[in-house]
Amino acid sequence: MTTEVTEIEKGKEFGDPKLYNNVHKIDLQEYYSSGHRTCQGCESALVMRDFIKASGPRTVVTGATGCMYVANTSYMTTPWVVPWMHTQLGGGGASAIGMAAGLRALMRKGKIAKEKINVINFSGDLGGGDMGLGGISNALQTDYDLLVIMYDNESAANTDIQATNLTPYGAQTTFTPTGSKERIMQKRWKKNVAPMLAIGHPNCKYVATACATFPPMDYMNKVKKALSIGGPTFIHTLDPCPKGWDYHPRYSGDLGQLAINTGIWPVYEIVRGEVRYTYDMTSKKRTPVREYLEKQGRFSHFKDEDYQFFQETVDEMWEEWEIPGIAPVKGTLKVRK
Ligand SMILES: Cc1ncc(C[n+]2csc(CCOP(=O)(O)OP(=O)(O)O)c2C)c(N)n1
Ligand code: SF4
Ligand SMILES: [Mg+2]
Repeated sequence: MTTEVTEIEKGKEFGDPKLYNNVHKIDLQEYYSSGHRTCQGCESALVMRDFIKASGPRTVVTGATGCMYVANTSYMTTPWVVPWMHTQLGGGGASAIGMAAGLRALMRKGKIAKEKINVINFSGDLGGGDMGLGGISNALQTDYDLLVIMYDNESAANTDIQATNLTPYGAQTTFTPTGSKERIMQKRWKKNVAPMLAIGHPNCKYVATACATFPPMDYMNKVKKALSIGGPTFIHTLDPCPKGWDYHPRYSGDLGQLAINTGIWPVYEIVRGEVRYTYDMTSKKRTPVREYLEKQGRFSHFKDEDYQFFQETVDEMWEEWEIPGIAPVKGTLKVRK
């Protein structure tokens, strides 16, 4: 069954996540503060800053290797105001399980007060979507309250922009440079991680996709819902990256919005097996993908036929997939309540 969520009050079904209905209600206190060295216009940094605002100070964070580890922990500095731990590149899922299990044991033994402490892991598209996928799968089959946020800048950005399985078709990276004989070196379509995890993990009641800047407050409210529903949960964000995507940092917000309006990045939630578009591109006119692609240097080698192929594939996602824009499978998703 698919529906569109338009009322913020629908959050009530998640317990009481105290969703934002107005930007003025967002906490002014920073828990991901100054002291990091991410690039100007880095949307992954915004993903960090916003999730920790939404979850609040009673949170422990584990972060897999990548830009959001390296740029955030230069020697003797860190932007994290909450307890934070680095974990190995593919170790996001295991670190979240270990943290949640440790907190549960300490509370059971009376060593720390019983209270709700949020456990959040962030992993990149290589660390989470490729290398650490098995560990995240394992985390989503547990009964621990934990949230994995996969921040996706569509490359292994920290090691100088190598292609991952989440790099879009045709993009130039240091692994897939365009050549004089072969123009397109990256020929895979982007791996579709969120539906894969939602369909395969009956213990996971909440899976969502998001973008930090658009629609406004949507990402932060998804973090709140994920933390309130209980059990393991997963959010996949698309993060424009000025360095890897090759554009002026001032356009990060515009590119996020264009990714959604072109239909390239569908934003939705899968709540206890029910799919809900949070920005329903099935009923809106999609912007031509060319407007998004031609603003980024990584697609500067594209010719008309490449734009056309990209457009046709996005059209197929929305017009021919069984769950438009989300999954090419037949039937409805069902999970155990
Ligand atoms: C097992 C292992 N292999 C390779 C590396 C080198 N390495 C460090 S960060 C990184 C890229 C991570 O990419 P991603 O998870 O997408 O995060 P991003 O850097 O894009 O933020 C790589 C390959 C490593 N740290 N550990
Ligand atoms: S390379 Fe990209 S993800 Fe890494 S800090 Fe710079 S903008 Fe952010
Ligand atoms: Mg990455």
